[in-house]
Order: sequence, then C-alpha cells, then structure tokens
Amino acid sequence: MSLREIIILPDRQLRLVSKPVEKVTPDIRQLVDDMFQTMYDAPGIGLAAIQIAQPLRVITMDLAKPDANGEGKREPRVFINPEIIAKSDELSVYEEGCLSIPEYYEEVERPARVRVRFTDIDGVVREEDAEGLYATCIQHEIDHLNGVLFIDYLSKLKRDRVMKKFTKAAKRAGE
Ligand code: GNR
Ligand code: NI
Repeated sequence: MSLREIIILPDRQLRLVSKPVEKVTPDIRQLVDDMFQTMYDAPGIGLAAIQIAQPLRVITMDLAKPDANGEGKREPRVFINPEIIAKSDELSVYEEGCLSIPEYYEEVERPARVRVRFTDIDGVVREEDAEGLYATCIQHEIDHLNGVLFIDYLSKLKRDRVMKKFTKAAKRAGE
C-alpha cells in the first residue's frame, strides 16, 4: 500500500472524464488499496481515483465515524463503474467539502435518495439504495468521475472566488 498525493484545484486533471474499468485486475486492487490509505490518512469519507491522478471510474468510501485515533470500526466500500439508475424527486441539502478543495465548505442541494449500480471489488455487479450522507457522498464522487466538482452547483460569484483563491495559492507555491 502507498499513500498518494491528492491533487487540488486548479489542477485541470480534476476536469477529466474518467474511463470505465474493463476488469478488476491486481492493478485495480492495488489502486483501491492506495485510495483507502490516502482517504483514511486525509481524512475523508470518500475518494475518486482522479483525485490521485488516475482517470478511472473507481471510488472508495467509508461513512463510519472514526474514533479518537482516527480508526475505530471501518466500513470500507468500493464502487467500480458506478451509475445512478434512479433518483428521488425529493431533494436534501448537505454542507459539502472536497479533499481537492481543502477547507472550503458550502451547502449543496441534491436528490435525497438514489439507486446506484456498480461493480464491486470481486467483479460482481450490484445495486444499492442510498439515502442521507451515503446518497450525498456517492453523488459527489460520481460527479468527480465526470469532471464535475461541488462548486459547480454554487453561484458563479462564489465559484469564481474559490477558483481565484486556489489559483493564487498555486502561483505562490510555485514561485
Ligand atoms: O471527505 C469528504 N467529505 C464530504 C462531506 C460532504 C459531502 C461530500 C464529501 S466527500 C469528501 C471527500 C472528497 O472530496 N471526495 O471526493
Ligand atoms: Ni471531492
């Protein structure tokens, strides 16, 4: 396992559309292991492969609350080639954050419940109903696979402000 660097705004790779995984190979399992290590270290509740610069349709997630050591009982989930096949008309608002947009949080409105179809780590196609934080998180992660970020749902004013802040920070870091 290895800890990988999480790419942040304004890295243009975040706008790539990730490619489907054709087969769950040892390389994909290695990628998933690295994603879990990176996600737990961050710490975050979800991670899309593109956030470690791999444009593949792979997501890791763990919605369990960590204990004081940042560990506790884990509930790791893996989604390969996930698709939303149904969504509720009812919406819900959640304050979102993103490891690729550090320390910025805003409320986003999304369908409250979704049904997701995905391939699991054993290569088996499965479907699950998601609600609450699970629904919010899977939608946020699937957006990453399509080059979409939660700031895209905010006003242009807010989005421009965030982009400017991170562009400036990147320039300063590069000088
Ligand atoms: O760690 C994360 N927390 C979070 C909180 C609310 C809504 C979505 C998320 S996902 C985020 C990790 C991340 O950036 N995943 O892409
Ligand atoms: Ni994110």
